[in-house]
Amino acid sequence: QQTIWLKDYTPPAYLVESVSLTFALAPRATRVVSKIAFRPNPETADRSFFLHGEQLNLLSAKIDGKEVTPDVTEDGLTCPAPDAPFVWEAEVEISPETNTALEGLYMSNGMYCTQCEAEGFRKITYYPDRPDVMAPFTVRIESDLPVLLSNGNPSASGDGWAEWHDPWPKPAYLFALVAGELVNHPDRFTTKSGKDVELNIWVRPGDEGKCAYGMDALKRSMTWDEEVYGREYDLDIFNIVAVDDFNMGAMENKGLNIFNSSAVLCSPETSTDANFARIEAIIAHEYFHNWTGNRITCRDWFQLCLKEGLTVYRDQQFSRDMRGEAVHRIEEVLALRARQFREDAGPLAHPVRPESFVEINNFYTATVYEKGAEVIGMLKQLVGDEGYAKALDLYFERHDGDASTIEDWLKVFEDATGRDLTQFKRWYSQAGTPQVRVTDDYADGRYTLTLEQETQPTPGQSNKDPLVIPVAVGLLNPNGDEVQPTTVLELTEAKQSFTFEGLSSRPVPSILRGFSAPVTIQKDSDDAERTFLLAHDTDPFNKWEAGRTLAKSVLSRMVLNGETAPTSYLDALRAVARDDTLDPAFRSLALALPGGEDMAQSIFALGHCPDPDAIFRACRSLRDAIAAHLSEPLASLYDQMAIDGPFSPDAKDAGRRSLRQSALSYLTRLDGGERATALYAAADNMTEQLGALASLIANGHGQSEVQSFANQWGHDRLVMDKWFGLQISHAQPEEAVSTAEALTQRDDFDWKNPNRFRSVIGALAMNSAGFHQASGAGYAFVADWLIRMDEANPQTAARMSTAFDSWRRYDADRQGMIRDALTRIGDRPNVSRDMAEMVTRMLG
Ligand code: BAL
Ligand code: ZN
Repeated sequence: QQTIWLKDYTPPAYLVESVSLTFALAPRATRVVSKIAFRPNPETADRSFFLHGEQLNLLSAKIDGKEVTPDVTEDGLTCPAPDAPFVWEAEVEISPETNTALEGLYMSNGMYCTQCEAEGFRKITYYPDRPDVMAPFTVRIESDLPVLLSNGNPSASGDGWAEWHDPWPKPAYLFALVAGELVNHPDRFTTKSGKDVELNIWVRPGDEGKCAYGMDALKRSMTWDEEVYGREYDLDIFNIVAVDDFNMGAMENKGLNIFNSSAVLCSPETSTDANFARIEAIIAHEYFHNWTGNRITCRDWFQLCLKEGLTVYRDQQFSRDMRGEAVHRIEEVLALRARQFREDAGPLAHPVRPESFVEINNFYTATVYEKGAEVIGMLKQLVGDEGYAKALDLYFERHDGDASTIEDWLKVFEDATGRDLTQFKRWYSQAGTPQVRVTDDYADGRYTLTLEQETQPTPGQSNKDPLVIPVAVGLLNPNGDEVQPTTVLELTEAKQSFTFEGLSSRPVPSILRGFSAPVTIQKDSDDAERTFLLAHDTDPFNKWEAGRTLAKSVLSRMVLNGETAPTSYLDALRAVARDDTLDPAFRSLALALPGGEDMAQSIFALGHCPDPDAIFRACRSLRDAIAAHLSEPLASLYDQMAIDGPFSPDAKDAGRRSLRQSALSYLTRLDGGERATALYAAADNMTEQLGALASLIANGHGQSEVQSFANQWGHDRLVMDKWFGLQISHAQPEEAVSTAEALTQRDDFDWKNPNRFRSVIGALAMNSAGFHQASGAGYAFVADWLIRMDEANPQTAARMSTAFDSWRRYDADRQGMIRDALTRIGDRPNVSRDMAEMVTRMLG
């Protein structure tokens, strides 16, 4: 395993002036002819000419028209080259049909498509495949297939061929090509300066009816980026293509975004509200990359957070504007804690800007993406909205066309606002989730909050320095009135006190409002204080957070001490359920309980070894107590939240459906499945059909519905992914592995399709009590499938291996079995570089 280090960065020896590519497509023998104009990089004296290339059959190579014989290895080639501008020409042959890794040029259901980020272009032709080499591309595609697409604008076409020209210099990772029997959902958009843009979503015939929402989301994203960031689209055409076999959610190739079909295709009958929200966010994310990622790209892959953290932050802002600030923020934090806090607390912890990697594909992580976005949110709070807007304007002005770094990014904030960000920069280099311990004191009208920060050691980083942490705080009077509106305290020392004067009585603090920093808060609050905040906090995030902390505190005592749910908690939850002034989506989130993984994290943080079975039983018992105590308000909510009239995916109706589903999930424990069975039969949309089915399965009912669902939807791959996943994620712990095993025996368990693989293997890994069964059957099953997938598609397999990253939380028996599973995965002679790195880090 060769480790690549940030500190070893050197500029490229040669830059590229222009690229011309010709593809003669054939499933097993595609010919790629490249003509690339190189010039020496004046910024370096290095003149070694190296081109990346993997799994290519080199047929010929020329420099300035003369045949050359390069020195070819499995990573690329070297060749003597002039110390002056020259033209490189090469012809290679590749085999898209046998490319199961879904990286480079591959085939999916008869369609050719590409995925080049991060380092897939080197599987298409020889090239300096690094993001700091940018060039305009001209692409000619020769094929009998009717639709031939590449980046940029169409420049010419004829019978069996098409040419595209992308005038914007781009790195190779943004290259894309698609060829297939596709149909389009067309539309147009006029930019604020009056430029007319053709828009298309390209899909397989039969999927035309599932494009309208994605197109609407695209147009809203284009308008939003003009209004909020002043960014306009810059080509004549913007194409999106849906593909069934895809490793990620989607890819922002210049002018030709390629999407996993699950991240773009939707309709009320086949997609849930959660699908609609995800699609809206991903369409926005990929579109926003046109400026943050494409026009300004990354100098090297260590700077991945430069484009990903910022683009996630931008898509979160967009979704908050579309769907409501508070509810979306809560959902962001739930996802952050589930994935990023877990990563930060285990053997895979790494800084937002990592300092080394073996395989960059292993660093498309929650830390780079979601923590990267949190860091930008903190920066915005510290410099203010105006400072942020000035800094972003300067960023686009100064770095348009550049391959930039985090240093460049922070410098625009320093220059635009005058603020010194030296200490703030530690957020990019220091891994781990800081803990902030809060103590307080009140005397003679003065209230003092003392904040202490500490970050536990992470792999390779034993010492941690204090970070700049914006802690948004408000104070409430004991009668519930707010006496101190939200103010942002800047914690910069290891320990620091902040004083509030003129208070007539000891206030109740509301700490970390809006989740102002990605930290954990430790405070000796009791359930009475949490219940008070749940009832009175004016900050909606912290109101929800109070309920969440309360639920975790109750559940922890149930797990660890065998206690039962206290009536005070159930009363507080009933008050929330009955409070019609609260948004339904918020109430739904407030009624949702922490899951098994969340509780395992919490119990481990309390210093105990989590027992997944005990957690499962406590959660079930709390659900029963809530169902019994809240049966009346839940039954009324179920009736009240029903929607008359046609389906709309908007946030308002989605919130009502979500609250109704929440009520149903409790009521099914009481009514033997009566309501869920009726809803399943009557549902005219997937949100309700699937929600009803989930409630039935989770409570041991619904066998006939499981069958009828498969009969109804067997033809629809994306719907069937939900069907596979649901049966496993809602299975009882002792049945989860056997359910997953049985599903893998089906003919339609097409395991090489990443979505299908994730719907079964991923669903089991996320059923905490099922995966962690004491027998070890869950570990063995997941390990077997990871081994199989690693041989076909290392990226997808390595990403799912994170199922094992929390192994050190568990008891010695489970630890032993997971260590054996990881060793078995990692010790194979043909283990991929991706998987070998993950296993080494997890066991390390
Ligand atoms: N750049 C990889 C996919 C995404 O983050 O948009
Ligand atoms: Zn992205």
